[in-house]
Amino acid sequence: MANKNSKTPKLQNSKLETPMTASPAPTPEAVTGNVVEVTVEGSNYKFSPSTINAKKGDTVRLTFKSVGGIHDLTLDEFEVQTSQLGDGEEEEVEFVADKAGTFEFYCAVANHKAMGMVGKLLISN
Ligand SMILES: [Cu+2]
Repeated sequence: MANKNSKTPKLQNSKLETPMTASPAPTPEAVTGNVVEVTVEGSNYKFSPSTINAKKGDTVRLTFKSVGGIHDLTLDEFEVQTSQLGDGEEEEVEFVADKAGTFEFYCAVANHKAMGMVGKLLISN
């Protein structure tokens, strides 16, 4: 068998110091923030905690858990809606907090929102 690679210079280890900060590709909407993990419990008829804080650019990894009754967590502005969860069930949703402001989340089951099952997502710049 002939050695086909005999003419190829091997320069691999000479000077390949890649700067740690180099980005692989220019991504206009790169996710630069942190991952914020938060667990919200839903019961009749409230969320706990009822306020979630994040910074613009953060990825919010939200675990919604029902601790009594059937509930979901709906956050229209970020197209988030969990399944309707029964007592003891939980579901994780994830979204990027890509705009600052105060956003309302609520339970879309029956009249729960009207019963006060709402919360706030505060995204700061
Ligand atoms: Cu509910």
